[in-house]
Amino acid sequence: MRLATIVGIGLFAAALAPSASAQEVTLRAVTAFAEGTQSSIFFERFIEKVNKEGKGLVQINYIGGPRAMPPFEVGNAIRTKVIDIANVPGAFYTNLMVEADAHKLLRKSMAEQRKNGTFDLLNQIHNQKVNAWYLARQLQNVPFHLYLTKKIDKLDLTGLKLRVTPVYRDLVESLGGNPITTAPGEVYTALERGVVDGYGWPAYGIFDLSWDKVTKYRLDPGFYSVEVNVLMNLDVWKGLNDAQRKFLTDAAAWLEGLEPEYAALAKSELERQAKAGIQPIDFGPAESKKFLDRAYEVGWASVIKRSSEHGPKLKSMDGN
Ligand code: 173
Repeated sequence: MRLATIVGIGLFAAALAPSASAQEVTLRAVTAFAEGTQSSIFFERFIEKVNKEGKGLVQINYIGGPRAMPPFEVGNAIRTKVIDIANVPGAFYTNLMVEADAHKLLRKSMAEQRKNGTFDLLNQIHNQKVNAWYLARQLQNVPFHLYLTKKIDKLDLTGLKLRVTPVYRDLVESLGGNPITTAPGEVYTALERGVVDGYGWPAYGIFDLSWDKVTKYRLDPGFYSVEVNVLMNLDVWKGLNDAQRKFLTDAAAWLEGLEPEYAALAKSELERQAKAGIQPIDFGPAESKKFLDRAYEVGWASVIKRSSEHGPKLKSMDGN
C-alpha cells in the first residue's frame, strides 16, 4: 500500500518534470476586433500556423475578440499578463503609450523600419510602457478613410459628428468636425441612429459588420497607414527559451511579409465599395495634397506634443 503510494507519487512527479513535451508553452490570445473580421483574419492565420508548426514548442489558445474583452482594455491586459499575446492597433493603447499613435504616420516600409532602428525603438517603448514585446505589425500600407452618410462640398467637416479613435481624432478636429470615440462594435448603431454622420476606418472591412448599409460616401484620398500589432506580454516573452522565441520571431516575419495580401485586400474592398454604390468624394489633386499634408502635420504635432522624448526621434527616423 505504502509502496504503491510512493510509486504513485513518483509517477506524478515524473509527469511534472521538464521533458520535451513539458517545454511546450500555451499562450492565451485575444484580438481587439471581432473574430473573423478583416482586422483579425491575418492574426487568425498566424495562430493556425503556430498551432500547426509549433507542436511541442508553442501553441496558442485563441480566446477571441470583443465578446471576451473590451477592445480598449486589450493593451492593459497584455501589460498585466491577463493575456499573453494580442492582435491590437496602437490606437487602442495610447492611454499607456502615446507613441503608439505614431505607427500610422510611418511611411518607411517595415523592412526599412526594422533595418534603421525604428522598430527597435518602438519595441523599447513597448517594453517600458506596455510591458510588451512588439512582435509584428500587420496591414501596413493600407490607408484609412473617412466615411460619411452626408455629402460634403468642400474639405470641411463643420457641423458633422464623426466616430473616431485616436487614429482620426486630430484630423477630424482640424477639419472642424466633432469627434466621438467609440469601439468598432458600436459604429453600426451610432450610424443607424444618426448619433454620428460618419466614421474613420481602413480601406477594407466596412462590409464585415454591415456598415455598408449605413454608409453613402467615402472621402478620398485615404491617409496614413493601417497598423494592427501583435504584442506579447514581456515577462512571458522573456520566460520562453531560445527555440520558442526564434519560432515566434520567424512566424512574425511571415505575418509581416503578407504585405502583398494586405494591399490586395484593400484593392478588392474598394472595388466592392464601388459595386455597393458607396460614392467616392474627391476634391482633386490640389485639395487632396492639402488634406494629406494636414493629416501628417496634425498627426505628428499631436505625437510630439505628448512625447517630447520619442516623438521627434520617430519623425526624423522616418525621414521627415
Ligand atoms: O477605427 C478604428 O477602430 C481603428 O483605430 C483601427 C485601427 C486599425 C485597424 C482598424 C481600425
